[in-house]
Amino acid sequence: MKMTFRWYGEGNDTVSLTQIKQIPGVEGLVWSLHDEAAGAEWPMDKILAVKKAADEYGFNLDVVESVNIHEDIKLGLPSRETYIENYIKTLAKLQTVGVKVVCYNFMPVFDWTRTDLFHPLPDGSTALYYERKKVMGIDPKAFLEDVVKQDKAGLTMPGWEPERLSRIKELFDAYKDVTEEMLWSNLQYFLERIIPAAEQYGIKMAIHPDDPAWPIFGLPRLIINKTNVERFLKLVDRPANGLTLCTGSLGTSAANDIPDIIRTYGDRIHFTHIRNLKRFDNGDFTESSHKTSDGSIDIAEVVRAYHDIGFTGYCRPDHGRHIWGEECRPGYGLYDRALGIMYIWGLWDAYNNSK
Ligand code: DNO
Repeated sequence: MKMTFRWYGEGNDTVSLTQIKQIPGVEGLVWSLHDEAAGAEWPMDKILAVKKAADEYGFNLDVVESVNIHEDIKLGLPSRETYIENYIKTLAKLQTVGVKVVCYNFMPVFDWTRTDLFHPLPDGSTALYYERKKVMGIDPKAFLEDVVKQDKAGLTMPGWEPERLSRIKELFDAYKDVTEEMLWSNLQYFLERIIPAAEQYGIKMAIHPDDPAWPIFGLPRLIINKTNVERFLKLVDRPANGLTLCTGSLGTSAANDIPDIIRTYGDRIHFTHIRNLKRFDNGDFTESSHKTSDGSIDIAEVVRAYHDIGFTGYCRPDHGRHIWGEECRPGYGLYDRALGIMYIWGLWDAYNNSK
C-alpha cells in the first residue's frame, strides 16, 4: 500500500509540504488544479509548477484528485464531445508528469454534502456533520449558501466551487428529467471514450462513491452500494476502469459491508480514502477520528481486508477532525489526518508482524 496526502497547492492550503514531509511513510501528494473549471483542458505550465514543488520535497504526483467532469457529460448533452476531448487531452499531459491514477466522481451538481462544517464533538474538537433534516424540504441554493458561509478560512471547498454554486438553479432545472438510468447511460458513454485513452497513457481511472450514499435533493446517485459498484465495473470491464474506495462515503449507509466490498473488488480498487464516521439512528452522522471505537466503521477490519488482499494501490487518510486549535479547510487539517496515517500504519505493521 502506498501512502499519500491530499494537498491543495501553493497558497491554497493551510498545510505546508514541509509539514507533510514529516508525516511517516507519505510518498506522494494527491493533487489537482483546483482553479481549473470542470471541462477545461489543463494548462501544462500549471501542471509543471506543481511538479516542481513536489520534486523539491521528493513527493510523487501519481494520484490526481480530481479531474472534474463537466455537467454536460453527466447530462448527456451534445456539447459533451468537447469536454470529453479536453479530458483526454488533460490525461495525455498528466501522463508526462507520471500520473498513474485519476480520481473523479459522477455526482450530479454537487460533490460531497455535509450540513455542518465545524460541528462540536464531546472531546472539544469539531468535525464535519450531516443532519438529515437540514437537507429535507429546503431549497438547495439556500442550503449551499448556508454551508459555504461556515467555511471561515474562506478556502473554496472541493466540489463547492463558486462557479458551480452560481449556477445551482440552472443545473437543477437541467437535471429535472434525468433519471437514474439516463445517468448510468451517460456514465457508460463517458467511460467508453475515456478508458481506451487512459489505457494508452498508462492511467487508471478511479471513480469516487457518492457521498452520502443516497439521493439528495431528488438528484439520482449511482455509486452507493455493492450492487451498483458491480454494475459500474461491468460498464467497461477492464482494469483501467476502477474505484476510489472511500470508506466514509460508502460507510454513510449501514447496509454497506466495506471489508466485503474490498475483498470482492480489490483488484479494481486503485485508490482508497480511509476515514471513520459515527451514524446515529435518526439518519444523522458525524465524522470522527480514524479509531475504530470512535465511529461506526470498523477501520481495523478495513485495513485488515486491504492487508489480506495484498493491496498495492494508493491510500490517503481522509477527512479528520479539527483538533488542537488548528484552523484549516473543513476536514483537511494536518493533525488529525496525520494521526489517521499513524493509526493505519500501526494496523498495517501489526498485520505484517502477525503473518
Ligand atoms: C471530499 C472528497 C471528494 C472527492 C471527489 C472526487 O472530501 O473525498 O470531494 O475528492 O468526490 O471527485
